[in-house]
Amino acid sequence: MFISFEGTEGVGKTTLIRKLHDHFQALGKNVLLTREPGGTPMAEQIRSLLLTVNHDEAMSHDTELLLMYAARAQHLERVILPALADTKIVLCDRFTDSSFAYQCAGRGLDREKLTLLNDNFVARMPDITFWLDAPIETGMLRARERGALDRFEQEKVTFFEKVRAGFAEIHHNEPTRVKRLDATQTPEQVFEQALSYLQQV
Ligand code: Z5A
Repeated sequence: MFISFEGTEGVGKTTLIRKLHDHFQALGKNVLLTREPGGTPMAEQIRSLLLTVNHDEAMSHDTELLLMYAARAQHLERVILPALADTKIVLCDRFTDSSFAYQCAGRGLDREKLTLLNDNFVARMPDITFWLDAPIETGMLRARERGALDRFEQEKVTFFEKVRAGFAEIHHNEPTRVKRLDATQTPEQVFEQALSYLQQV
């Protein structure tokens, strides 16, 4: 089973994934925890290019999109597909929905560009996607206590509002795959919400 976790910054994806990972391991399941952009040494290098603030040269939106998919192609081929073939449960922190929400809804890129990339380079979509949803300010407050802001975290609230609307659109269009979790609740309550969906499937 392939499960992805989506949402705007600081909503608690990493916290939930770790809890689910520990839960599955305690049950004796074979589970892999991974993330995007990243998940392989080469894809992690691309991640660092994507997140580093470069005051000398602004990254174009097209470059950002293509780097996300370069990292994803590597991650899919080297990590996700082999793990699924090995019947592991794959827990992935962000996947293609983030590209739609950030690069299309947020940056304003044409969604046909994304469709083209998905059709040609994404052999497998998640079986379930948890969308952790909370007001932008809630996530920002949680995330920003960590200190230095990366290239995305420096964006304004209006950008993240568009990203959140992008996730809401995906949820509306694909209610079977994408489950909304109320991320304003405590980490334990968010975990219980996710577990109850998983028990249903
Ligand atoms: N990006 C993109 O543009 N296009 C793409 O296709 C992909 C990604 C794949 C890096 O992602 C950036 O890449 C991302 C989008 C872009 N940028 N942004 N924004 P990332 O996932 O690494 O970055 P992030 O979203 O900023 O992750 P994060 O800040 O680490 O957030 P999180 O994982 O959702 O939250 P967390 O680490 O679990 O929790 C944050 C803090 O809140 C922490 O102190 C927790 O203890 C606390 N927390 C967690 N849950 C709760 C609850 N329920 N209550 C109270 N406090 C909580």
